[in-house]
Amino acid sequence: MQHPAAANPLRTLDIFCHVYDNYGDIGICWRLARQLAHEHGIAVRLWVDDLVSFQRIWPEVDPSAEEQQVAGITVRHWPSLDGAYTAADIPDIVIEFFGCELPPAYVEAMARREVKPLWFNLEGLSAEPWVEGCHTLPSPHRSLKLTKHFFFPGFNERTGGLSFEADLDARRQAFLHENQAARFLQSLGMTPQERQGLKVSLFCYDYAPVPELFAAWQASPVPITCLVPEGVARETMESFLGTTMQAGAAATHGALSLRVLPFVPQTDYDKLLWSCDVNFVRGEDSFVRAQWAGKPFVWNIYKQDKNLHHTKLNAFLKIYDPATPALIEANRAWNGASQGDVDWAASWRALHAELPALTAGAEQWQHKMLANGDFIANLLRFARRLVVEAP
Ligand code: TRH
Repeated sequence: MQHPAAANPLRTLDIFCHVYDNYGDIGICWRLARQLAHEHGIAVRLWVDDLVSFQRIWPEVDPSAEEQQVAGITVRHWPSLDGAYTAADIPDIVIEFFGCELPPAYVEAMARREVKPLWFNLEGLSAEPWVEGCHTLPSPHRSLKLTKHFFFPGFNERTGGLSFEADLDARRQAFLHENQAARFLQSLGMTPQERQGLKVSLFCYDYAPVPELFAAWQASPVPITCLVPEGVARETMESFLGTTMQAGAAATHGALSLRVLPFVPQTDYDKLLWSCDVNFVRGEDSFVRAQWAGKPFVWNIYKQDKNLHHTKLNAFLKIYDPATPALIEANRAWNGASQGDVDWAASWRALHAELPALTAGAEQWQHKMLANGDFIANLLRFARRLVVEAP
């Protein structure tokens, strides 16, 4: 009798990505797609409904192409390619990201495939304890002979872990030890004098209290250089710059120098995080990449109704080992989750004093997260187990 793994060798895979907002949805899917193809030799098709956002993080993408090859991956514009499907169109694995709904005709074709595809819903990242109970749960289709499994990223071995490329640490170490950071920052327009200051990258939502933080930074006893991508916190940036916010614009007031960066390709954004002393990040993908940068970070969480994001933020701060009272307070204040009034000058002073300890802690945290294994490798291990255990 044929071994079940021979019937489903897991060589082909579709990822469906609906861009709800901004760049995180496609940012995460694109990293996953590249890892699946480049590290696991899987033939990946990425279906995405917003090629314009995709092009912003990966300039090689043609926003007008229905189908294109990018970095060895087939990228399809969905829903312009949403049509009729046969069982032969269906790969070994189907991934829907963040519960985006697959085209009904596609799901019907999945059910017609002789060897059913493995179907996963990849969920969002949260440190809340309920995640562990839902990770890998099956969800049978209400009418078709198909089962979808939930797969959650997370911060411990009872979840799927966080995704990281096999060569990520080696690339970061080489970048730092070969002193590439200075050249990289110079290529972004930073002057040698600006590079002397405390280097901070700033990527946040409009609701973050940037004016208050900027006031604290201007009064800082040490010079600070803030690098901000074009378009982020535009109102505050333009009032500080006294002109339109565009890449290359720069201004200094008090101890704070501000430099506006172009929105860089995703691989360069990683380098930016590695090059700075502190990173202000947001959403999900930059939040995870800040952890892989091994540097202190402050997280601006994606806003949710009924302040659900505060619950999520506090759940993370509870499990983040390096967190000190100053880091916890700064994160809460940055997200409007503080109990009382916030004194940003005092908050920043306290955080600044703790930076050396937070940097050491961030490196340790990184090792702890690496020990949970890579999210994609964990997903494929689970997929193989499902194949072997299939009735
Ligand atoms: O852009 P984000 O706010 O994205 C998301 C989405 O809003 C999504 O709907 C929501 O579910 C999620 O947040 C929580 O933030 P995020 O997740 O950090 O994604 C940003 C992506 O953009 C990330 O892949 C890094 C990339 N990026 C670049 O490639 N170049 C840049 O210059 C910058 C600043 C970011």
